[in-house]
Amino acid sequence: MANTAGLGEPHAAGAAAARDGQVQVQQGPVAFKDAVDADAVPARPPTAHGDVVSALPVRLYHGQPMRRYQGFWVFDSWARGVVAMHRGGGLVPRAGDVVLASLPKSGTTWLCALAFAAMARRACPPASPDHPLRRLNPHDCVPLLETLFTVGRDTLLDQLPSPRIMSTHMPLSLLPATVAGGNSSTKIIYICRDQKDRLISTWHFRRRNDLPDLSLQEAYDAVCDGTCFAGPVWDHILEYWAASSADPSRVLFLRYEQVLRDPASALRRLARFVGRPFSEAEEEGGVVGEIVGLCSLDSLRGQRGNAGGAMQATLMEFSHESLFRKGVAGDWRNHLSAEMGERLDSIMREKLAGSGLTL
Ligand code: PAP
Repeated sequence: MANTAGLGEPHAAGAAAARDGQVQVQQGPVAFKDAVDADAVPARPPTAHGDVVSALPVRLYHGQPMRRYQGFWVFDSWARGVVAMHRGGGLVPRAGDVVLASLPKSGTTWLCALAFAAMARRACPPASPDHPLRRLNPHDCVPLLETLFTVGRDTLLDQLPSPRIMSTHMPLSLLPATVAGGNSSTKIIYICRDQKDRLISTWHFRRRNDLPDLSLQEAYDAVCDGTCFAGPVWDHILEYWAASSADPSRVLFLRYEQVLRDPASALRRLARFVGRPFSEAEEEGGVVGEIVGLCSLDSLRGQRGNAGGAMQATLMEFSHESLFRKGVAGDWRNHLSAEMGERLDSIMREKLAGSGLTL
């Protein structure tokens, strides 16, 4: 996550705020990779909480140990970072903070791109040839909180100028209370996806990145029995759903399938939610369409920032290219039997019963 030479100058306003160490609301968010020099901060994985982690239940997820912390499964290699993030008070909220939350493979990359482009549009118009999303992967614009805590680089968040956009795959209850609590000023945008498609997307992603092979049956079983990464998935979804139902001005609940059907409407909702609705002049000027176009799957896949390279996720490395596959609803039918689909649907129906949410 270094501010690599050749990627352009750091955003001027953001760089000034970072230099002065001031907390002030800028015109728009600054891409994380432009704002901070991660390589200048030595990785210092947390040494605390070892006793907490070693006492947690453990299971192997195809060769990778996973721990269950507060009811949710996380990679053993991330567990200290997750505990540090949850308990440590290392994330000091600021006015204007936005956190993008999701289970992996729910449309996170797309949401990062849409939220960044919408919030940054005054400083970085979507048509600009040097727009950060043309030269950086969306995950380089929006840092994943738990990986920063896992490598002990969470202090970089202090260098990120306001307004900050951050992302997480953790459930709401594992975010620091200052972020997750009902009185927090942090705005949270959650994106949820059909679990059958999310499962297939995860399975492909692991294969594309040569992660320890996981048969489709094993991957399916782990989602169904609640032991996949960040699962049980129903509890993950329900926590954000309940918070959104309780206070829709604090937690926006999006559905991947709805965004696919009508990205412009989802983008308008998102912009209103973060307090930056599109003006009439912007609507007439086609800014909504420009952002939707910039953030589309084909556009992002073709941008120079995504042509090669990989994102570092602590002990794992994921190719940028592997984040962009089909981007459709219903691909599960090409991989799962109708019976497998129905079984997972019925588990989800049962777990979500009474919540008012149907997937
Ligand atoms: P992450 O959790 O590792 O960040 P995430 O972006 O949530 O991954 O999921 C990747 C999925 O989103 C892929 O779905 P698929 O495997 O079913 O195809 C990917 O294709 C899809 N995706 C990525 N970018 C976009 C986009 N701009 N529009 C629509 N779908 C997208």
